[in-house]
Amino acid sequence: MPKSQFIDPMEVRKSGWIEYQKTPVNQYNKTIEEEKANYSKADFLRIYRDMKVIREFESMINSIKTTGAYNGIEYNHPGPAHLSIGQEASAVGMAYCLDTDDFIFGSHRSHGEILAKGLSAIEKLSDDELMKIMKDYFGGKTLAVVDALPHNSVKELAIDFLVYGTLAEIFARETGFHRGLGGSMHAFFCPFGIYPNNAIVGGSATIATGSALYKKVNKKPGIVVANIGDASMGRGPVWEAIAFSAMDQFKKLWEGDMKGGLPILFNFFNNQYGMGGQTRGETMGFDILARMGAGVNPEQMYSERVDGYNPLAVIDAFKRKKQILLEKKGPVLLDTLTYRTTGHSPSDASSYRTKEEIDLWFKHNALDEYKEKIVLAGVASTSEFDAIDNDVVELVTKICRLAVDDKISPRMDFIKDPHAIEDLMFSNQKIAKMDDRKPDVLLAKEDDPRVQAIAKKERWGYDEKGAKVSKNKVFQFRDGVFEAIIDKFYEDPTLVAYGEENRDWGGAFAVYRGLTEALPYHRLFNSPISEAAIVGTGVGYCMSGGRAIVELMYCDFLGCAGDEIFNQMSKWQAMSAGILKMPLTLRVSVGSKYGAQHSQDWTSLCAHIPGLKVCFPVTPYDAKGLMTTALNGSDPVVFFESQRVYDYGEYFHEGGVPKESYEIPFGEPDIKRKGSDLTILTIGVTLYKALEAAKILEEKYGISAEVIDARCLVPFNYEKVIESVKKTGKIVLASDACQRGSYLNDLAENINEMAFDYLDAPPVVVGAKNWITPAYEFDADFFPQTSWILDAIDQKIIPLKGHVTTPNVNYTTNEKIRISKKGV
Ligand SMILES: Cc1ncc(C[n+]2csc(CCOP(=O)(O)OP(=O)(O)O)c2C)c(N)n1
Ligand SMILES: [Mg+2]
Repeated sequence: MPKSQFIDPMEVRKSGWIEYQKTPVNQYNKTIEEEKANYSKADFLRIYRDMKVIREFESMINSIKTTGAYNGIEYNHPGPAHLSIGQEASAVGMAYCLDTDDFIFGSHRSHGEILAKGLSAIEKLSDDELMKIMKDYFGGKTLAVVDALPHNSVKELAIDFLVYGTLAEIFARETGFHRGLGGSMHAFFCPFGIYPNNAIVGGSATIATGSALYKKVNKKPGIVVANIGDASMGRGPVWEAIAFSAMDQFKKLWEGDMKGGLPILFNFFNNQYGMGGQTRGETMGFDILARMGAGVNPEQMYSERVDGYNPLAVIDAFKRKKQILLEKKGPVLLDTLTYRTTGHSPSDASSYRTKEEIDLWFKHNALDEYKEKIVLAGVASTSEFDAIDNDVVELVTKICRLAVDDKISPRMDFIKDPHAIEDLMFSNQKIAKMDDRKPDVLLAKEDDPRVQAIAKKERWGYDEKGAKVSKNKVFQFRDGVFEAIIDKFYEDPTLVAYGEENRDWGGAFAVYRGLTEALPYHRLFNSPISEAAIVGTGVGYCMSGGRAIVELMYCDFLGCAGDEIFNQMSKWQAMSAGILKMPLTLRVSVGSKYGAQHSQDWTSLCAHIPGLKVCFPVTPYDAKGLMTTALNGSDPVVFFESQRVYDYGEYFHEGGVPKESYEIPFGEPDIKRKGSDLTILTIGVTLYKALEAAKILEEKYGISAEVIDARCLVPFNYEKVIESVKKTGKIVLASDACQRGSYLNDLAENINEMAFDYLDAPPVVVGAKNWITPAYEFDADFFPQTSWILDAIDQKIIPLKGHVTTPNVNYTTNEKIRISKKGV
């Protein structure tokens, strides 16, 4: 179904000019007198108190890191501490007018943002709401620590809770907000709208964008702020997130109340440095960061620079920008100018800047400047500020005392509970739908043209005579994936799918053909060619409460989304100590025919990363069952699909692929051919080669081979394979992955260990050559062939009488040593 947007050559070839509007730079100029209309005395003082809490909190950590003590409390904190002394006004200004429904995501330097947003939330929540949040959080474990202190009000208790939960997390205590599994750079607290902070520079840009997508598609209140540093502007994924967030389709193609921009604000805390590189004048060319909005869209992202040393200027900007976002005009970019007077981290010798510069910014101390203005305007007296200072030092001191005490604030005990982290790696839940509302669809499922076409197909790959049903009549692998997905679209209203060419094209390999007719834009759309943003937004979408299927067109593009898959998708469930879920399915097509950069099998890379479930079905029955399991689950799944078998029918599951929904449990290998003399374990499409080899073994050599299809790499149940090896005493493992570093080696080693007593020979691994993938014409020289499996058996397990070795295929020890020395 083509889009209605018509590209008229007469129109687009006309000559003209692009005109840019002026970008405001530090235009805020209100006096305190004028601001009295917007703030009560208590508000003015609270802004100062919040800045002071951050300043004292950071000073405490600085003191601990540099002197091993704070206010007489001795402690050694070996972990990281990226302090933001100097940046307090920008953090408090950012958080001041945000509600708890407004989410912030941040960076490695986010202690200040956590405290500012937390204090803002505490101000806005009722006592009952606060008590409920604190009591419910890990069964009140964090609350119990601070509840023992005297308090005059619930808000006072909540402030202790916030400061303690944050500090205990930084000090890796079990009573911290995420049981110490996040730590300094990743601390957060969702009930106050504080979402994950990210140690990957700019990592939050895509994730926050996904969270904004979640809010939009699921009509959730609030906006999302990506708090990232000025140097993160150099990172591709940040650009990708901006590109994604500014897609025209939100305003031009999405319909009804879905029409309009994403509620996302990219807030660059511009402290003018990376670690030591100066973004203005050295590592970037933007001169003023706010300029960067100008080229993104005609609205120039409503970009502006604001003076982050004045909290009132920042509040003013956030108020205006939030309004723009609520009017669905996003995305917005803010360049919040600030400066950190402390080093990047406590070990930083500040060799990249002069003392005069630091001293000058010290003089422009935002807290003092603000205090002076408020006193001068007659709003409050110096002694009232002094009282706040004293209270805050007392607060930070008492919390610090609690957080360093091993008895009050214990760490997770891996001796007592050796499975503690292991049990958090996956949430392993079955959640049919992430929300109860009716899914938005455009027609009844049975009226969908693809569903109707599939209804006419043969669901079993053989006809009555035992011949293979022709490709256009048979229910194909791609139909299996489609059926599982469309079923879920009609069940889970939060489910969205997107990626490159996902909508009208039907996905590059036609898996989604027919979905365009069934789904509105906001549930199925084309993304920019931004692999990092595709996966990163999926991560943000899912951690915010939705379910998503995102797609990479070729396996070889995994690297373009490396951080998002390996650091984000995989890690947030455990890093959050189980608070966050990640029901994100990443479909990855494994290429063929397209040469070196489009045809490599990188499944092993994903299997290596803890926290990802990885499967690779190669039959329609397995595809539908495993996709259904992925989509019913709560965990991140990398779902590999081979381009070689998209049009294959089902040749193994008697009776064919069931029409109704069914699950195949992850991690259960499947015996595709029974045998008694030798086991062949395959991952991916090599299954079909192994079956051919088994046939030859039977017919030519009288050897009965059992062929097992791993189907999943992670998790993996060895029992069935061991059982087989006990019977056969011999095993060959084969897949299309390059042999070096292949997951097959892991399987082989474990099988060797587990079934050593039953093996007649060590397991043999048959992988692709450790080369670039050459042109399709050389497929047989590069990927494991039927004959290679026979070669391996002949050379390493049992001589096959009369077998002629394939030229250039050599599994001997000498050959292994030779190629390894060469780095091949
Ligand atoms: C992808 C990535 N590259 C490099 C680093 C190492 N690193 C940590 S902070 C930092 C500088 C970041 O500068 P900016 O984004 O401006 O944030 P700031 O530290 O100034 O708050 C660098 C290079 C990292 N954590 N992640
Ligand atoms: Mg910076």
